[in-house]
Amino acid sequence: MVNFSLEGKLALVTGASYGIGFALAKAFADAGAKVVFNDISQEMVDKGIAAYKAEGIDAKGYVCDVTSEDQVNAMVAQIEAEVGVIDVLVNNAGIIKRMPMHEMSAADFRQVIDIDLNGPFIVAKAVIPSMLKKGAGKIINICSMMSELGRETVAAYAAAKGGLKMLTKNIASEYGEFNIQCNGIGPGYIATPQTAPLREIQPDGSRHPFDSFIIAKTPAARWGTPEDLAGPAVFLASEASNFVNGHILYVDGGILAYIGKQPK
Ligand code: NAP
Ligand code: GCO
Repeated sequence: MVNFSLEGKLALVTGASYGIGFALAKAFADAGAKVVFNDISQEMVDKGIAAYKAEGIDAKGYVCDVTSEDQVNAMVAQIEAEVGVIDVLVNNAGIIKRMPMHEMSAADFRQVIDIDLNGPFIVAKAVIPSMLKKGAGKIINICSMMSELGRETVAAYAAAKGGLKMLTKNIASEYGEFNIQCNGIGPGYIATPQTAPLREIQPDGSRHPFDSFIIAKTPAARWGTPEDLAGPAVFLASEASNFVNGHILYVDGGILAYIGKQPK
């Protein structure tokens, strides 16, 4: 029987107090996993713990900035001491800064790269040694449409997510022989706080132009929800995907396959 269960597994989801990370961690718990998560402030960690508790999930939360190697190594050591060895890592934490590239400071560019690309490297590097000892592990990097496509105002984010696609393929290449699978999930446009500015109702009550644009670019004719990503994530976290490695699974309602709805 194909094993989609996560019973007995420990999953770390970064940046998972809410949003996509929260939905993935909840799905892992529903599939039998113990879940731990981090966020950058105690306030957000506490809010996350309460949100998981409201769903009947006993999730442990840790304050940790994924860009800090010291904080990440300390968090992983604390998790291993308090809970156990991490079987599944989801590098979910991420930010976006939207502005024309020629108006973006190098500091802003660096910050996006630091969180969205250096962070996943730092956290993956911290969990791989124990996965090697265990002889198994799953790493899932949350990529993006911008791992494949560009658009105005997201140069740093696209560079980071493009790099994250290749980091995913390289981890898969380097550790596949040790039964560690590294794959990516490339969400389409998902309704979360990160994309809220793109969906704001206009002063005249009309939809945001970008909202209408995405609806026209998506065969499913809707924004995705974090829950749309849950099944693909459970698949990639489970033994059912043990021969899937270095793959970016796009969960985008068909955006990457579609030229876009013709204007009427
Ligand atoms: P979100 O609502 O902005 O949540 C991002 C999470 O990451 C927050 O919990 C945030 O914590 C945390 N975070 C930010 N910087 C961090 C750091 N340095 N260390 C630890 N945690 C940090 O984003 P989302 O929409 O759920 O997206 C989650 C992931 O999916 C991101 O990697 C994003 O790029 C990717 N993605 C999103 C979409 C979409 O349409 N929403 C599509 C494709 C890919 P705080 O709130 O405390 O800052
Ligand atoms: C944007 C959006 C996108 C989504 C996502 C798409 O400004 O274009 O924020 O980048 O977050 O990455 O897959």
